[in-house]
Amino acid sequence: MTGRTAWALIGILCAAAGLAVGHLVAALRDVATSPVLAVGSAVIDRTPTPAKEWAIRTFGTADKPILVGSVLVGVVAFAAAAGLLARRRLRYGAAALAALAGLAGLAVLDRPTTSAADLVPTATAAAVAVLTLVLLARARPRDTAPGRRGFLLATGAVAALALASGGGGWLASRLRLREEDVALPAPRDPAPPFPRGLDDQVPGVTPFRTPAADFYRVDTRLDTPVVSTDGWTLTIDGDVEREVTLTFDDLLAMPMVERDITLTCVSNSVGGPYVGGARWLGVRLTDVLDLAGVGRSADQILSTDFDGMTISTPLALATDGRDALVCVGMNGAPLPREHGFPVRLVVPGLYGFISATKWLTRLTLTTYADREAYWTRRGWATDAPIKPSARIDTPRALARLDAGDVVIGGIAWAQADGGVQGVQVRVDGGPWEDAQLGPTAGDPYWRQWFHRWRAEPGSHSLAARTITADGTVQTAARAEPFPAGSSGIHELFVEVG
Ligand SMILES: Nc1nc2c(c(=O)[nH]1)N[C@H]1C(S)=C(S)[C@@H](COP(=O)(O)O)O[C@H]1N2
Ligand SMILES: [Mo]
Repeated sequence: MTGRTAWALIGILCAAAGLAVGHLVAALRDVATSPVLAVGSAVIDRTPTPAKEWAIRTFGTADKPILVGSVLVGVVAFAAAAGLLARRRLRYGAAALAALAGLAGLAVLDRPTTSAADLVPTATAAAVAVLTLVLLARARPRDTAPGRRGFLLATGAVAALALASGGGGWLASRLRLREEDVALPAPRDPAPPFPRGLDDQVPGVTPFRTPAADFYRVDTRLDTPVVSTDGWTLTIDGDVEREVTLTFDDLLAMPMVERDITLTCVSNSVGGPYVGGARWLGVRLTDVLDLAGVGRSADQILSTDFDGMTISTPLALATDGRDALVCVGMNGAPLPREHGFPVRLVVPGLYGFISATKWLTRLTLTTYADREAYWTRRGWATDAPIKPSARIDTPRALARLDAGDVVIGGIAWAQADGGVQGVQVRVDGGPWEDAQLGPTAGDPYWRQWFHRWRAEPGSHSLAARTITADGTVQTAARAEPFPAGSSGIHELFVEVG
């Protein structure tokens, strides 16, 4: 090994030890303060919307691991450079590692809610990186001196420290994610019995109800927040007659309603995966707002999560009689941590980014003129009803099928347009034919559908569209997700042999 390579590796090893110890310290309290995740979050918040959209389109849900991986690659390059600097002068290398930690510290301070204690993991990372660098530099054999064994021992010790802390951090964050025991009350206003869907009848169709474990997850976070019901409060403030703060028990004591609602993400492209149907349990949003008494000037509900992230919802739409819920349960269980435990908003008919605040802690009655939420600042629409759409689940795009009877099937939704009245299927650009609908679980919920097709050998295009309650046919006009949701018809190609 040349001297240079050795020094570059020393730099990387010291940075790794620092990061691993920093991550362990963060995992014991709040994973989000881990240096790498803090830098990743700062990058997310600063990435221009078109680049973010491109990343979601290109990498899908892998966009976050790819982001964290890129940050780590950057750290490795920087740390190698720090090692090379240390070869010249130990002091320079140490300063470079400290500067790297300083950058992470700035990222930590960039979070909406930071206290001095949040800097502890990064400060620990800096101290460990610099100290191990000094240790290894001291132990490094000079050309003439013996001492090789001491260096190997020291290197081994630093590597062991990195591995043990990394493993410990991973374990500690796993343990923190354990579910909290919560007994939810029975709904005073239950949803009707859930109908049997087409799940068994149409192989490959999306299940009528999405299990929580399979439910799509979209948020700006790199960690899974751990919010306890103990100490959790919901404050209703702003333009209200009286500010109100509810504890989790206060909320559970209010009348509970249960509804089947299909959530959809504005970032979903036509035919995409960011849509899910579940049974939600919660308190009517209007019941909660009535406790505080909404003032006259408000036109926006600005909701805030436990970490200061904000989402805006048009007040008029959220209180127009639809079943907007301050929600505590999903599919008969408490909300999973990924989906907002202990409390989130669910508003039928509006895309999640203007309605479905997870880890909710505050509802502020305000105006769009006064306050801007996270995505509003980034140019997304403030008024974004979910656009009607049909998705083909089966057959899959580019599937190779046997000639003969084929069942085409999928789901369709029109939550903001009175529900799905029909679905039509078109083969090879021919006439639109009516598909058969599965049962309904209410207008804010999706419908499954299927259509029988006699497939002849050759390549074929399949398309589907939905028809909403008043007979309007879903638009064929193509729109990208930004700024108010995608539109267009889902079309795919199959090969029949
Ligand atoms: N606190 C918080 N709530 C959030 C988000 C977020 O980034 N932070 N993302 C929203 C978006 S864009 C969507 S589509 C829904 C997704 O909810 P799910 O992850 O439970 O499917 O949550 C919404 N609630
Ligand atoms: Mo979303």
